[in-house]
Amino acid sequence: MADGQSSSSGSVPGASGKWSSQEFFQTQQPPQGLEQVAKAASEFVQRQIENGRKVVLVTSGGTTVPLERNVVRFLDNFSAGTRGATSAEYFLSAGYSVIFMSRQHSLAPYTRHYSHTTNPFLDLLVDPTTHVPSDAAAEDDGDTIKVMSQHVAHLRPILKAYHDARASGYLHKVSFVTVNEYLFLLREMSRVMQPLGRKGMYYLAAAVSDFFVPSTKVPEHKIQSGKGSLVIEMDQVPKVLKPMVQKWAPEGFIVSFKLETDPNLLIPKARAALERYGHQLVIGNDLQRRKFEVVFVERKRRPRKRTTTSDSFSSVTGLEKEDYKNDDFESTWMRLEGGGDGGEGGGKGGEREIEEDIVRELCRRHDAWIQEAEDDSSSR
Ligand code: 9Z3
Repeated sequence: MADGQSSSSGSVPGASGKWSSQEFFQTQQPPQGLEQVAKAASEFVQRQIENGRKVVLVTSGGTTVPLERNVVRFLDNFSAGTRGATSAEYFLSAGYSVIFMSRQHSLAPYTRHYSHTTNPFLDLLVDPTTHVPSDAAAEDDGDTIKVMSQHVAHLRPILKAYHDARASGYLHKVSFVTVNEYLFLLREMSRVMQPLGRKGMYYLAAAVSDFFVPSTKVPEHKIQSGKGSLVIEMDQVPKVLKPMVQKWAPEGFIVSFKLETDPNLLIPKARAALERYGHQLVIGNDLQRRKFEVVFVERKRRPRKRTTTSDSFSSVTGLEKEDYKNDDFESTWMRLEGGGDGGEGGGKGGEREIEEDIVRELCRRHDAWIQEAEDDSSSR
């Protein structure tokens, strides 16, 4: 359903379980403090414009759908926030300023390296009751807590980058929990970034629920058991990429992610999203293989030609180009060497991170996108 149209079954918004984005934003409750959040983000963007910097909005983490207003139970979307947090670091080191819009308590740039589940920070610290005094880094003067010497080399550059990002003012954080908050914030951040024109990039890595419970149907109190099974009816979340492309960020370079678990659906669904919304790029990823393999799906830039070496990618390893006959799209796989088939939650290709390659490619494409507009205006 196109943005701005009413729902197909009549005048009641969402009566058919489908909502236009206009109906959604007119009837659902915006998050508290949205105005202040938008104001702070707008001031951040203005400072970046004054400094001539490019800005990327990185969305990260999963959205929830609360089942009660006094929320005890909620539906969640899978995402640790690794993709977003890791990418944000690479964008910062590539010279971008970043609005990092993430699920509260999900992974964040720099601190992600010391996640409480995989690498608890307390495990890095010297236990003052047992430390060996000859270990120089472990000397304890009673006031300071020290990091064990074997962890210093890993921690030092991360700590430096973390402090640099804080001191520079190039990283701005915004958080959401529910899908409703996410949608309102996405609209607000896109509008706030509009003055950047082509210098704005949108990197939509958050895992967003396809379904929600409209506010009129959410019970106030905890759902009681005792009546046997629980049946929950959910409506379809409006497809906000369309208004985002057409109205909220018409000049932005918009990259969305498509997550599937059936590998056969990945490219067709990514292409369908591009056809439907008309944005610049979809990055497809399979749940189990997402840490070492993604596919870039995009519209072809020039008449189809058979190439053995990729002309749309620079120097990334493990690339393989496929042309799809009879359509205007192309897909390019990006793989980390030594990816394997992944363990729990996907594998890791040695010490390298696929986000480094993804971000490098996106920076290149974004620059070309900016340059295109400059060339057009100078040839006029
Ligand atoms: C992604 O596909 C992300 O790459 C992951 C990253 C969520 C898989 P992690 O945070 O995982 O590193 O653990 N994000 C987009 C998922 C999504 O909801 N996409 C929508 C869809 O597939 C379109 S916006 O329909």
